[in-house]
Amino acid sequence: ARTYLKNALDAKKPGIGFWCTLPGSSTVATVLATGGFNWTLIDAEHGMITDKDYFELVTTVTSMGASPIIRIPWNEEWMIKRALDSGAQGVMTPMCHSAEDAKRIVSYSKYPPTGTRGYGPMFCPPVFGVKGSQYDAAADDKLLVIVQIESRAGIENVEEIAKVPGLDVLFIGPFDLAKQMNVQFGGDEHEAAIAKTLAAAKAAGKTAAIFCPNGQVARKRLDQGFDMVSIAVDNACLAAEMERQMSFVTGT
Ligand code: 3PY
Repeated sequence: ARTYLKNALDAKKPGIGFWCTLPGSSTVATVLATGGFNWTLIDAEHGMITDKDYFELVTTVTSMGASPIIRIPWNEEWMIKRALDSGAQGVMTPMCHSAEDAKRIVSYSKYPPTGTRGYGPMFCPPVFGVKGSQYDAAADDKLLVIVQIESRAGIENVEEIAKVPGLDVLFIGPFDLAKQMNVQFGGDEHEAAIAKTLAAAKAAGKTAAIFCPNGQVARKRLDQGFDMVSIAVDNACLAAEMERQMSFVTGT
């Protein structure tokens, strides 16, 4: 199976990600494919992406040697099903507040008898790199179940969340975390919540991951012990480059 991110994490190599918010990002992902990242987040929570776009994005990202992970708008069973049915290598759900939330999300992501995922992987096997009937077992075993820790309740319950079987990755959303906790971004309480999540993931043998807007922040988080980080967001890359080029012209 084409499980690039899982292979890297299993080999104790970092998961380095590119964040797609634009439906046209399959083109952007192709251009950036030489960048060496091993996962791409397809953002259907806050991005312009909808489930119709999943199929093209997943296929392009996979063909570039990175694992497509879809962030769905909410932790609804049907949303997880639609995301995984595109052949994605993992699903990310926002706002996991408790072990009960995490158990439901795992259940929605695995076929019976382990979970309740509905059956219909018509388009998955070729993208996932397996023969038709091999997909079911490979999916339950190898697809990454990723929950976001980004609320006060999520932090309070993070040790129990981390222990939930079948959950692979605890992914901190630092911006929501600061807002939901009503603490200063980068302040002591914010960093303590981040450190608590990192420690809980490590203690449970799970992947510790965090959104980073750029490589500088990502490097710092890897040095703290995080296993998986993002390094760039498509629309921000375009905006930054536009500003940079404009500065040569306007001199400001
Ligand atoms: C957050 O920081 O809240 C995220 O979910 C990443 O965009």
